[in-house]
Amino acid sequence: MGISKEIERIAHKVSDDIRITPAEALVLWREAPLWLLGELAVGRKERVSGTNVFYNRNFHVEPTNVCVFNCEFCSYRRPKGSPEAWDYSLEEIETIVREKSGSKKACKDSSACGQSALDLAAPQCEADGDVQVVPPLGDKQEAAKGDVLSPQATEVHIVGGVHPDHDLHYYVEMIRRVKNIIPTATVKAFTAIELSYMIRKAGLSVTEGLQLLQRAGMEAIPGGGAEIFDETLRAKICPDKGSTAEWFEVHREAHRLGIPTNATMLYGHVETLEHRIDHLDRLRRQQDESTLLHVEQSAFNAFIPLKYRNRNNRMSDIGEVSVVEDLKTLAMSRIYLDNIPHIKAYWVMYGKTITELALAFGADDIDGTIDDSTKIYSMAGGDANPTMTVAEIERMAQNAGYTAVERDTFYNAI
Ligand code: V47
Repeated sequence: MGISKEIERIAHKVSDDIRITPAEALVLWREAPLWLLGELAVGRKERVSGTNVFYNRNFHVEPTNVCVFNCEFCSYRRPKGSPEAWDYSLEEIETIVREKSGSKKACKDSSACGQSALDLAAPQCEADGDVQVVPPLGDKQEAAKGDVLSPQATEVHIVGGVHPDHDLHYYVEMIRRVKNIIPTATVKAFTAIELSYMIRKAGLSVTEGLQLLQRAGMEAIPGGGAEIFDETLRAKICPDKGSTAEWFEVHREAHRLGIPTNATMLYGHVETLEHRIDHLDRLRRQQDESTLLHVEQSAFNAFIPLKYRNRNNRMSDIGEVSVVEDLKTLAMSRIYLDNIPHIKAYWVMYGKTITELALAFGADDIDGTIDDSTKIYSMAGGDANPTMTVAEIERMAQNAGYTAVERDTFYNAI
């Protein structure tokens, strides 16, 4: 296929690591062939992270599916009182974390116990006399050959609905208890929309609220709730949700406090390419500001394009976009976001096959082992019991010509 002079000129800018404009991004997205976008994105990916494909050992906790907001695209939310609604108590959350992390199965009082899932020097919980179910960690390489090993989880990702009845202290206590059970794992918790709601409800400033949560053990913030930043479109697909301005306020303040965050974009519904570029552009500008102001590495770590999945929600009549569109979106994210180091192909949302392909289109991260702990995508049409073994991840990276590297939340290789 012939390449126009204009495409050639923009492609040279990308190869030379010169920032492209929104108008140039639109030309590239509309007119460049898929193979060229892949080549440009892979070039940039390899200049940033070489042949590494990052993953972590993680699990999710979804405390509730009750939500004060009622987004058109959401398949997960249930109204309060619905037979399908859940709202875990702090004790139930402790039980989930213990089970996922291989700690005490049903330790009744973690404050009395205070024992870590990874504390091999203390094989039995004093508090309730339960049998220790933590397998010996042994050699890490040995463990890597086996199935998912949540006992070695380095990240607990907590995200759910915005429940009307809980206050900030409930969330502070949740983080404190999770951290108490698995102190060696990073707690990456709550979307900016959840945070904004709970902090405002407490009558605190965003900075004060984040500081409280940070002191309890919240060390990173996931990228959810971004949806699409364009205000007109947001009013259509999530009219009552926290605003774009609120989302940015939380991330900006988090960066200022030394809390790294991620960013997402929900694409493939009613938005245009211009809306997607506008979304990427707002993130690129925020990242410029965050990285300019702070010496420490506390800005956006990763960008995650989230493909709209159309089951069981009020936008189900909209089809899902093609695989080519997914790959172009990943590649354009890598090309445009020249200041966000990692592009994550969230395998739970794409499925394993598209995720493998995504590695040839600029993604350098696939998220983690998950261990069948999230329902947000299962309810929207994704895998019903999402789990990925380390062996599978290693094979996937190898198939794409790369090397799987286990990382912590902050992208340090483990
Ligand atoms: O904000 C909801 C999206 C997000 C649907 O930071 C949907 O590492 C597609 O943000 N189809 C929550 N997407 C999940 C999220 C996330 C996931 C993995 C890793 C990280 C990270 C963050 O899920 C929501 C929304 O944009 N979502 N419904 C749907 N039907």
